[in-house]
Amino acid sequence: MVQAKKALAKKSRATVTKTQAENYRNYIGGKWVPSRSRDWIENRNPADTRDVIGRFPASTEADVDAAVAAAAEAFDGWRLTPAPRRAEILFRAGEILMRDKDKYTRDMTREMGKVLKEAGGDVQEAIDCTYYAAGEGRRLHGFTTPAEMPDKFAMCVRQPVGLCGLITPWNFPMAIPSWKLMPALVCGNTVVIKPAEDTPLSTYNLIKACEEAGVPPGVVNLVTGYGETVGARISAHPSLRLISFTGSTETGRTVAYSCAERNAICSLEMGGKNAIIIMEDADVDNAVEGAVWGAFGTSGQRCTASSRLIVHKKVYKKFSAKLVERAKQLRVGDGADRSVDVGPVINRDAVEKIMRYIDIGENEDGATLACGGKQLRKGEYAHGYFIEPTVFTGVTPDMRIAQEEIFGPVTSVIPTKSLDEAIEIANGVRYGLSAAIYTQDVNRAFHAMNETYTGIFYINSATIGAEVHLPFGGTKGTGNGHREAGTQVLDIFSEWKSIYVDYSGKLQRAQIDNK
Ligand code: UN1
Repeated sequence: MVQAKKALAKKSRATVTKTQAENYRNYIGGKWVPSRSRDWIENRNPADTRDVIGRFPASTEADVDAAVAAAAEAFDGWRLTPAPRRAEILFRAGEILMRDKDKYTRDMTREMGKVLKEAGGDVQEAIDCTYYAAGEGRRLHGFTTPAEMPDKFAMCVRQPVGLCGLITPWNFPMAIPSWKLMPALVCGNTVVIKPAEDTPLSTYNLIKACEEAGVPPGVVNLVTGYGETVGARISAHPSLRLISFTGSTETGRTVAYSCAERNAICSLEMGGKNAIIIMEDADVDNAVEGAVWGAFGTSGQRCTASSRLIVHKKVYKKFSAKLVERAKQLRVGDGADRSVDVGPVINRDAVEKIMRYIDIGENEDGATLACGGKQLRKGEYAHGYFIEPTVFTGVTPDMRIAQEEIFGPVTSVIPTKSLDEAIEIANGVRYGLSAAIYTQDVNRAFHAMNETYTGIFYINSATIGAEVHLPFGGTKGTGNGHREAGTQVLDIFSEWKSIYVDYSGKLQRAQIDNK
C-alpha cells in the first residue's frame, strides 16, 4: 500500500502543477505549519485517480519531534483542566462534526472510496464517539472499597497516561481516529496523531473540528506522512508513553517491538478473518443479505468483514446460489454515485494483493470461483481501482483464502456438517475479532457465542457494525488484550492510582500477620 502510493506520488509529481490541489499542512502546537521536508503525498480519488484531492506533507522525524515537544508543553495545562471542562470542548467538537457532516462525508468518499451512505456512517460513528467520550468527562469513575484495617479508607482514581501517539488506518478514516483521540483527550492526555497516507483529509477534518471547538494549542498535533518515517518515529519516540495503533498484524508487531524497547504502553487493533456460521434452521434469505453486507460492505475492507461463510450442508446449495445471485446484482462504481453498492478498493497495491488472492483461490487452493474474480478496467472503471464482488465456493478451512486476510470484496463459502465442526472452523484461524451465527435456535446461538474465541459476536446479523458504546477488539492475532470503545477504552488511556487514607492517628501495619 505504502509503496503503491509512493510510486503513484512519484509518478504523478510531474503533473501536479496542472492541478489546483490544495497544499495541506501539519498541525503542531496550535499552528498549521509546513513540514520540514519538501516532499508531498498526493491524495487521489481511488475511483478516479485523475482527481487530486490535495497534497499532504510527507513529514520527517523532526516534524514528529516538534509535535511531541508541543504535546509535552501542553500536557500540564490539559491534565489540570477539570475533566468536565475538557468534555465541554469535546461536546463542541461533536456539534461541529454534526454541522459539517455532509461535507466530511463527501470528502471521505472522494479520498477513501466507500459509498456515501457508508462514509456518512463513518462520520456519524466519529460524532457518536465524540459525544460518548465527552459524556465520560462527568464520570471517569474510580471506586471506593473497604480497607483491611479499621479507620482506614481505600479508593482509586484514573489519571492520564501522558503523551500518546496515535497511528490510524485508511478504512475508517474519521471513526477510528475518533475512537482513539476522544477518549485520550477526555482522560487528560495530549496527542500526536498520524493518519494513513491514503486518507489524511478525513483526519484533518476531525482535527480542524477540535481546533474550532477550542482544544488548546499542543493538546492535539497532526503529522501526516509515511509509516516508515512518521509512524516509525512516533512508535519509537522516548517521550510518547503510549502508542495506539490500528492496521495490519505485521505492522502492529513492529510497533509493539518499538514500544517494548522502552516499556511504552502499546494498544493494537489488527486483522480479522471473521466467520458467519449459517445453520440449517436459519432464515436463508436473511443470512444471504447479512453475508452480502458483511462481505462486500466497504468493498470488504473492514477488519470485521465477513470473509468466511461456514454453511451447513443442508442449506449450502440454496445459500450459495442465492448469495451468488445477489453478489452479481451489486453495482460496482464510484461511491459518490448514489446508485452504487460497492466502491473501489483503496489503491493499486490493494488491487494487486486482492487479485493475487483470487488467483491463489482459483489456481492453488482449488476452490470454485462462483462469481466475480475480475478487476474492472474499462469505461467508467478505467481510472480507478475496481474489483468485482467475488464469491468462492467449495472452500475448505485450510485453504489460504480461508486463512489469510484479503481485505477486499472476496468471501469464501465453506460447507460444514455440524455446529461443533463449524465452531472449530470459525476458531481455526490466527485472528479473533468477530464472528456470527444465523439460526432460529437460541440454545445453539448461545452455545456458539460461548465457544467462539473472538472479541465480538453477532446472532442473526453479519460480523460488521459494532457500536461505539461497547468494547471493540479481538483475541489472538487481532489484538494484544485491549478494547477500544465502550468505557473499556478508558483503561487504555488512563492509569489507575490506588489511594489509602489512614485516619486512625497511629501506625497500622498492613501485611503483618497478627493471628
Ligand atoms: C474496522 O474495520 O477497522 O464494526 C472497524 C464495524 C465498524 C468498525 C470497523 N463499526 O464494522
